Order: sequence, then structure tokens, then C-alpha cells
Amino acid sequence: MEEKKLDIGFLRTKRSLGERFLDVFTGSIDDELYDELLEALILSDIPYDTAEKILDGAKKNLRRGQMDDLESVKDAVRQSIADILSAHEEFTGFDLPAVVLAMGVNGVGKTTTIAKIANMYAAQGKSVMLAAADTFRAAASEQLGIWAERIGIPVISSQQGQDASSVIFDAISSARSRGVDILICDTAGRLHNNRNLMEELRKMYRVCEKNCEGFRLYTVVVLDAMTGASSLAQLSEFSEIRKPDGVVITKTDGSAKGGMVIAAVDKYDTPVYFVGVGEGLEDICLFDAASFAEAII
Ligand SMILES: Nc1nc2c(ncn2[C@@H]2O[C@H](COP(=O)(O)OP(=O)(O)OP(=O)(O)O)[C@@H](O)[C@H]2O)c(=O)[nH]1
Ligand SMILES: [Mg+2]
Repeated sequence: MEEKKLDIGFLRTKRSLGERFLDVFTGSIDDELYDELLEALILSDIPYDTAEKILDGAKKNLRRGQMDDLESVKDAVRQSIADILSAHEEFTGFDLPAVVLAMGVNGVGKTTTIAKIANMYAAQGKSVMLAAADTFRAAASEQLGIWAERIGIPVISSQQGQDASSVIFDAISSARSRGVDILICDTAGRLHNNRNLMEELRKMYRVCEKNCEGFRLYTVVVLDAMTGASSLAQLSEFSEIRKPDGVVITKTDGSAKGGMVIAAVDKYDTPVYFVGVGEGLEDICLFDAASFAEAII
């Protein structure tokens, strides 16, 4: 099931990478092959040095004589990608009880992702609560409220312009008194150069840290796969507040730039927790390295 969802998510990446691999293999090759494979990987938004690392690893996985066999090369590349991604222990879910603070730039899919994760835990019989700490955008609280109602879970709502940290504070108190397993906090989309909003996020984090005793605190950065490798700069910008525990990559269903997943892990040393594969509540899956490597090549 999960694997199927990952396949859907990375279909376009797989198509474009697969096509490029095929193209490369129609020529006569060897050292040239290396460069062309490198280019194929880079075009899927894998940074240059990560792509080199993948191919060097793949070369080690190949026996002599296999270099001109497309399937063997693909296998070796898959294995090499899986090896790089295995640098992190596989994420199998949040340690509960947990408070999750989701952040990211505008429109990447934070609110939708939060709803999907909430739905996933609610379906497992966990008690889930949402906090509408996006007090910046008009109707943000209503948007989260609609999701909460659909899922059938409580939400701490807010007014536009309200202090976001106070929403978080109230939500944690409420989650504690109700014995909630997982509280997920939505925040406003923000760019790193918006100093007020970044300061607000820092304050929200501090409030979480101070008040979340008894809960494991997670900060999660949501990234949009359509943006490709350049969205990784966002990761380092949000890391200035605190190194995120994990990332969620959304919109993998519409992007051929799935390679950025590898960069998040390799260059920013941050595990991928979930992958978004569509707009619906069920369109999310846990990230798993082997299936991902399988899904993109
Ligand atoms: N295809 C696809 N669309 C997605 C996915 N995740 C989110 N979206 C869409 O992306 C758009 C923005 O989603 P939101 O969840 O509102 O994004 P946000 O980051 O909360 O936006 P702001 O709060 O305005 O910063 C919506 O149209 C979602 O349906 C996904 O995995 N795949
Ligand atoms: Mg939102």
C-alpha cells in the first residue's frame, strides 16, 4: 500500500529519470556514460556532489562487464541511493505523546499535510488535536477547522492577528488536560527574510520547548517537491531557529524533481518523515528509503 503511494508520488521523477537513463544507453559508452548518468541525476534535482556520490557508490556495486547492462546499472544506482538514505534510521512515526510544530514557506502544503497526518493517527485510534497557530493569513483557522471537522478531531482555533504563541500555549495546556496523544500545530507560511514572522516562529518554538513536558517535541519543515533542489535553501533557513527533526516533501505527484529528497538527507542531514502524493486526506505515506529508490528509478 505504502509502496504504491510512493510510486504514484514519484511517477514523474521516475519517468524522466528512466527516459534519460534509456537515452544514455542508446549511445556507445563508458567514461561518457558516467557523465551522462550524472547529468540525468542532476536534472532530477539531485545536487552535483550528491549525484557523484550516488554514481561512485553505484560503480562499487557493479561487477566488471555490468557497466553496459542497463538493468544492472539501474540496480546499482538504486542500491547506492538507498545506502545514502539509510544514513538515518528509518522514521516509523512520532514517539507519542508528541507535539509537532509544522513550518514552511507560503503554500507548500503545511495545512493539508497536517490534516493528512492527523487523519493517519486518528485512523490508528490515537487522540489527535490540531492548533491553528497561523494567525496571519485570513481564514487560516477556518481552513484547519474544516479539516478537523472532516476528520472528527478537536482544534484550538484562533482569530486573525492573535498572538500565535498564545494559541500554542493554550493548545498544549488543553492537549495535556485531555490526555491527547498528538498535537499538531499549523503555522503561517513565511519566508526567511520576513523577520517579524521568523521571530514569531522562534517565540512559538520557545513556548513549545518550555511547556511541552511529557510530550516529545518535533519541528517539521514542509517542502514542496515542485520547487526542487532550491527549496533546500528553505531547510537551512528554518534550521536557524532549530535544526528540524524531519521534513515532509509534498506534491511529489506533480513533480519530476524528486531527487531533492536525496539532497535533504545527504546535504542537510535531515530525515524525510512523510511524502505527500496528492490533495486528499489519504494522500500521504511514511517515507522509506528502499521503496523510494525503487520508485524513482
Ligand atoms: N498535488 C498535490 N497538492 C498538494 C499536496 N499537498 C498540498 N497540496 C495542495 O497545495 C495547496 C496549498 O496547500 P496548503 O496546505 O493550504 O498550503 P500551506 O503551506 O498551508 O499554505 P499557507 O498556509 O498559505 O502558507 C492546496 O491546493 C493543496 O491541495 C500534495 O501532496 N500533492
Ligand atoms: Mg496553511
